[in-house]
Amino acid sequence: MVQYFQHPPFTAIRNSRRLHKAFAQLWGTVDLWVRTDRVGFNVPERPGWRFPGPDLHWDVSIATPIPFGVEGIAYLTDRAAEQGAFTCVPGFHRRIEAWLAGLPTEADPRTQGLHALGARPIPGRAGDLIVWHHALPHGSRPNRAQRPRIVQYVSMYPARTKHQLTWLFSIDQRLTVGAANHVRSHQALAGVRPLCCLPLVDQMDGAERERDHRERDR
Ligand SMILES: O=C(O)CCC(=O)C(=O)O
Repeated sequence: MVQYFQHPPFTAIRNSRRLHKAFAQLWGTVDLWVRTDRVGFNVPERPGWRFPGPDLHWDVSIATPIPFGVEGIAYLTDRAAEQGAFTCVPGFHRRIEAWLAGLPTEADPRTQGLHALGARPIPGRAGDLIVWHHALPHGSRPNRAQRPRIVQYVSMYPARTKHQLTWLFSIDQRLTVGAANHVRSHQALAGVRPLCCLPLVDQMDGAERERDHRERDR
């Protein structure tokens, strides 16, 4: 990841009508907020540089039921499968609940062998957009090619998105510090207020959300 957010081409992508149309179709509304996210720069592995991740993970709580949600990534360079391509477990949003239910109570879902669930790299061309259901385990992978891969994380979502209010799960030790930090940084990027206590609870109540919405619409 590179802390690089503002550049005219990034803004052009965020303002792209085709991109908006894709997210609007998936969310079922045109009234979408645009997330200003950063760039993913994954350089080829070499002696002294090993792929630092992220390996397969979820960016959201996987406490069930998992509300619908999608995230996106735009390829800024061509990206072959072995060039650190975005990787996910296609279709897993349809079986995640059964999979979770089948885990032993003490098992941490996030530290299972997620690649064995059927992870696949998704190669693409510069200009392609990948949108994935946020219940899919997803991540990047080592870049074993000669050239870096560069992507822009770009997502749109309705102001009234449903959030799962609990994080799976501090009280039965399923929460790791890394996972908590990960969700906090994503929530900060998504404009959700930072969370300071567990269980993770979206601290904006209904009235506050309404106010927020009205201010935005003014
Ligand atoms: O950069 C990638 O290919 C993966 C991105 C990712 O894991 C994320 O946005 O959470």
